[in-house]
Amino acid sequence: MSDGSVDIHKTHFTSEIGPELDGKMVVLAGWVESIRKLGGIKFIILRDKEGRSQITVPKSNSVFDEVDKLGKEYVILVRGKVRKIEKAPQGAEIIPEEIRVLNTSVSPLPLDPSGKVDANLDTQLDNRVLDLRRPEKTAIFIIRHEASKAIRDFLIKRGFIEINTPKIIASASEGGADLFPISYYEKEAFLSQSAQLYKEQMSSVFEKVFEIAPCYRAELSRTVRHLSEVYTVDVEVAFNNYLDVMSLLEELISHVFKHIKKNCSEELKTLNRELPVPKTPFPRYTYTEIVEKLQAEGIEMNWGEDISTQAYRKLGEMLRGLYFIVDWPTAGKPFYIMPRKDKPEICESFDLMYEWLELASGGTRIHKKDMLIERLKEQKLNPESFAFHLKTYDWGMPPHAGWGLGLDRLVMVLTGAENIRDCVLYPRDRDRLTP
Ligand code: AMO
Repeated sequence: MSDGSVDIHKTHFTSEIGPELDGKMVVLAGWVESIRKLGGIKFIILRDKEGRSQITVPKSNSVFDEVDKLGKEYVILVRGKVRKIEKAPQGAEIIPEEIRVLNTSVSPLPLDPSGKVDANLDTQLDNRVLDLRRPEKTAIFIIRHEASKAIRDFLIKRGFIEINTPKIIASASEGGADLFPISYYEKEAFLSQSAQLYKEQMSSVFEKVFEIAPCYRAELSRTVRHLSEVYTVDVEVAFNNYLDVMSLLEELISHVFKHIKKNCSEELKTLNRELPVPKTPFPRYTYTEIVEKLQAEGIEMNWGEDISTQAYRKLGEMLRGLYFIVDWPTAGKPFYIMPRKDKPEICESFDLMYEWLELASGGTRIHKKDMLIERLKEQKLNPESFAFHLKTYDWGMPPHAGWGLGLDRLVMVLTGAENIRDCVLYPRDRDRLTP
């Protein structure tokens, strides 16, 4: 066994090892997942990003004694010959001629990456790198990656332009109090709580825009569905209304489900997750219908009030899968949402739900400056703080509509995770700022 930097490179990933390579010399590199001794033979399970291979070291092998110096999660490079063998998990094993230790690790490790010993969520998140090496954690992030890719591909194919809007801003985009102030040279600034105003402005240039980016919410509550740093998919489309962008959203969601089912079957199996592809159109209920359903179930709420967590949980028991709640009270939705012409107390808005979980919200936007100023005032916001935004309404603002979809929550649904923290590499919440 020799120490060494990388002067030879891996020739294969573990997933490429199989009986058809019988007799071939290969170089694998990765992490020691386990070492077992059985009779006179030592077995190393080597893990890389693609999976696992068995390294078999018989007594007669020149590296036999050196295996004892290895520890769990050591980084090793193995040069050896593939041997076809039916009993091995891949139908083949590697008989090593050389094992190089590229790096060591501590013993005991704070968390067992093989997942045999359970750890609580805080231990998992405190030792996230080790935690993410567990197959059911790796699977979540492969699915997240594939979901982002599917979303991007879908929107680009439909003629959307991907944009990047500022995350350091001077005033609230949504109104409300959940902003993080930051010190910005001599001024106070805020972390952006949504791409809202900028994506609306960009609809007057590119017509169809999207962004996948973080936004920041100073959430006071500690729940399994709220974070302070949230990834959202934001979409805005000129010359569309809320019904148009609802169709776009349900087609996108259905495309993502299909893509994950097709491309992540191994990961879904690891997670024990069946993922039936939802049929479009998704069921639609008005806010008023939802209030009536909840009241009938004994939930105390009046028309116009927010839906409480308890009420959402009740909805999750009553309504399975994906559905929309449409036509919300204008007073409860942000200032930029268009009130209905026939009934201004209701607005052209929607939330996309998965059982109890809100996945997205959106609506038709107000594109007339006077009306927008009116709505800002009604919501006790100061139009002067929005001067930079309002002036763009003097330059030819088209009618437009859009939505924001919580990517972290979508990954919860795709993977069946019960806590949003499982779906984010390094979650940020009220209590957690590291690692
Ligand atoms: P909204 O505030 O509903 O809408 O956010 C859009 C979606 O983002 C997700 N989300 C969150 N996920 C986890 N933790 C949070 N603290 C959190 N806050 C929001 C949810 C939510 O549905 N500008 C509008 C969208 C639009 O109208 O285009 C907006 O931000 O899944």
